[in-house]
Amino acid sequence: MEQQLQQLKQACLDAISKAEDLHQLEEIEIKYIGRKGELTNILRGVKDLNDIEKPVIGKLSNEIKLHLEAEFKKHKSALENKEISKSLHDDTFDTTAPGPDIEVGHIHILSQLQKEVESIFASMGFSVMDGPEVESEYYCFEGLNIPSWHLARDMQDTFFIKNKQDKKHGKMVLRTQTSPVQVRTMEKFGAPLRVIVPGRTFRYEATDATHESTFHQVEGFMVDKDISIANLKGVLKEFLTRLFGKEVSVRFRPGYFPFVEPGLEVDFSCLLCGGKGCRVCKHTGWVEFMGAGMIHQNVLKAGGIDSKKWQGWAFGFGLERLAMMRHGIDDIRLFLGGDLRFINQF
Ligand code: FA5
Repeated sequence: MEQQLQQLKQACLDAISKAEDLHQLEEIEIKYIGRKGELTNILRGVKDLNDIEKPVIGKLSNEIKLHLEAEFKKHKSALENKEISKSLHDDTFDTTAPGPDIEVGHIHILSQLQKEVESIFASMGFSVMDGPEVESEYYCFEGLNIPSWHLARDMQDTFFIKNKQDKKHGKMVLRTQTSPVQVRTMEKFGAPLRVIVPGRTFRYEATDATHESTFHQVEGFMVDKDISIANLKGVLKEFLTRLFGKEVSVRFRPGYFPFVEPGLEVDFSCLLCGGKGCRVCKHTGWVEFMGAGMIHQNVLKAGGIDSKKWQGWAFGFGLERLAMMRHGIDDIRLFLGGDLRFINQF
């Protein structure tokens, strides 16, 4: 019996050493030490041996089994390594081949337009300022001559921020306009000033083709000595003519905004029909563009500027509406809708 076991062990070791791949090795393993393998059968029969043979054969069989298991393990990892290096060798990888195309994004149409606006105003000596989108009620309204009891508060539907207070200025809102940056800039830099403020604004509004709840405005203002509406008209005409690349006229109508006096609505001549009248300009020859006016003395005061020495004008327009006019876009909701068929056109 002992001899039979030694022969079995040797036969198994010979077979292991000849196995060329993992599959062959596995078959050998099943043949010798699998559930119905030759050595397993012997081990199962140990219980039927006599008392003299039982401990000797039992011990020897177990030792052989452990030895064979270790040999299988050793050989298995050697064969695995061999197969890995073979597959690495077989795989041809052309390091010079061009990789797959990675789609590269591009600057959003509104950001492109904002950059253009900034560079035209910068060339006229204006600085670009920024302000917080989550703003205090004070800067958004009171500082702009709109006290809490004032009916003009209803002109802009506001998102209020719950449970958040500014230490100095009380309740917080999502800014409804970029005008709060007027007072912030005056407080910080004093006069004179030539500033534009492009930025995101928010209103609690039902959306339609020309209204969004998140949109962009560009505020512009100038504070200096002896300046008037004439400067504003010149600056706007120059800005629009450079932006559209052709002569643009502007006209002023009376308008009401609590932070300017007098207040104005500014229109520019329709570029689609050359002022003759079309569907876009509602057959008037003019396109509504923005609110503007001479900065109210209470606003200058809130900004710490002496209104007896300094005057200023301010304007505010919607970036989306300008882009719509420029590219003939008929629905404002396309800008932030995330539809790549729209975004990729610009
Ligand atoms: C204002 O917000 C004033 N702050 C503008 C101003 C500044 C006047 C300085 C005087 C001096 P108004 O609410 O009209 O005004 O908005 C200005 C522009 O923002 C509009 O002409 C329009 O282009 C754009 N706008 C306003 N509401 C929306 C909206 N819901 N969706 C898209 N654009 C809007």
